[in-house]
Amino acid sequence: MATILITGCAGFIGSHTAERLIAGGHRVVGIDNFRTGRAENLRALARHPNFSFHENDITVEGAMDNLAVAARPDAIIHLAALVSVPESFADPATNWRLNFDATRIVADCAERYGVKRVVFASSAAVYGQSSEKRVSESAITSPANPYGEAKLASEELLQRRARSAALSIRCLRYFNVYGARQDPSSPYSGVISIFAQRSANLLPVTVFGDGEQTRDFISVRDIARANEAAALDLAQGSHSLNICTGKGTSLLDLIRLFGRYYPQMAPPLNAPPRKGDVVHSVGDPTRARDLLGFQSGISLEVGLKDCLVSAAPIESHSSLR
Ligand code: UD2
Repeated sequence: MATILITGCAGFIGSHTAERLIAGGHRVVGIDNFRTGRAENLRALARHPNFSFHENDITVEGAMDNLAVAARPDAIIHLAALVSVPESFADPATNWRLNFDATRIVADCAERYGVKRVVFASSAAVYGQSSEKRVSESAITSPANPYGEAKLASEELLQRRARSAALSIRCLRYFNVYGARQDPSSPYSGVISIFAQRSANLLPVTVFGDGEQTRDFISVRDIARANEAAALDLAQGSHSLNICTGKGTSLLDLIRLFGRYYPQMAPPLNAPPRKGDVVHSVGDPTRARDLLGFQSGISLEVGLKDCLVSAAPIESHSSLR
C-alpha cells in the first residue's frame, strides 16, 4: 500500500485520481482550497478509512510541510493549478503564482521530507504551435500563452531539482482532458464541458476560429490511470511524457458528434480565434507507453457519454445509456 499526497484533490482530475488510487488499495491524503475544486467531487470518498482531506491553500506557509510530516507520502501528485489559457492572459499574476510558485513549494517540500516521486500535471500547451502531425516529447517547446509558459517553467524547475536530489519526476503533459465532473460554468471551462452543457439545453455553442483546429481529447478516466501508474512507478530517473490518445479531432467533428446525441442542436455561432490558441495539438503517445506502460483506452465516442450524462436534463439520461 502506498501513500499518495494529491494537491488539487477536490478538482475534476484530482477526484478521479483519488478514487482510482483508493480503489487500488492505496492511502490518499488530499489538499484543496476549493478555488475551483468542489467538496461534492469527493462525496464518494468522504468516509473511506484510507482517505483524508485538508482544506487549505498549498501556497500558505507550512501547509504542505505539515501534511508531509504527518503523512510521510511515497509520492506527491501535484494537480493544483489555474487551468485555462484565456484566464492566464486575464490574470497573469495568479497564473504564475498557481502554475509556477506553487510547483516550487511542492518541490521544496518533496526535497525536505525525502518524498521519492513527484508527478506533475503539465500540459500540451508547453509545445505551442507545432508543425508535427503528432508532437513528440523531443519537439521544440515554445508556449503560445502564459499558461504554457508557467507549465514549462515548472517542468524545468522540477527537472533541475531531480538532478540534485534523490527525487524522481514525472511531468505528464496532458492533452485536452474531458469527462464527468468537469465544470462547464465558467467561460474558462474546457470546450467539451461547455458544448455538453449547452447542447443538452439546446443552446448554440460558439466556435472560436474556423473550427478546423484539432485537439487530442483524452478521458479523465485515462488520466487517472496515467497518474496512478506514474505515482507508483519505482523506476529511477525523470521524464516528461505526453498523456494523449494520438488521435486528433477538429471542433467541427466534435460538434457533429454532439449532433448524434442532440439532433435538434442549434447551429453553432462563430467568433474570432482566441488569443494564444494553438491550431493543431495531437500528441505522440509512444514514450508514455514505453516508459510507463500507459496507453489510453477510452475512445471519444465512448468517453463523451460520461459528460453527456452529467450535463443532460434528468429526463434524457435513459437515452444515453
Ligand atoms: C489547453 C491545453 C490543454 C490543457 C488545457 C487546460 C493546448 C493545445 N491544450 O487547452 O492541454 O492544459 O489548456 O485548460 O494548449 N473553444 C471554442 N468554443 C468554446 C470553448 C473553446 O471554440 O466555447 C475552442 C478553443 O478556442 C480551442 C479549443 O476549443 O481552440 C479547446 O479549448 P479549451 O479551452 O478546451 O482547451 P485548450 O485547447 O486551450
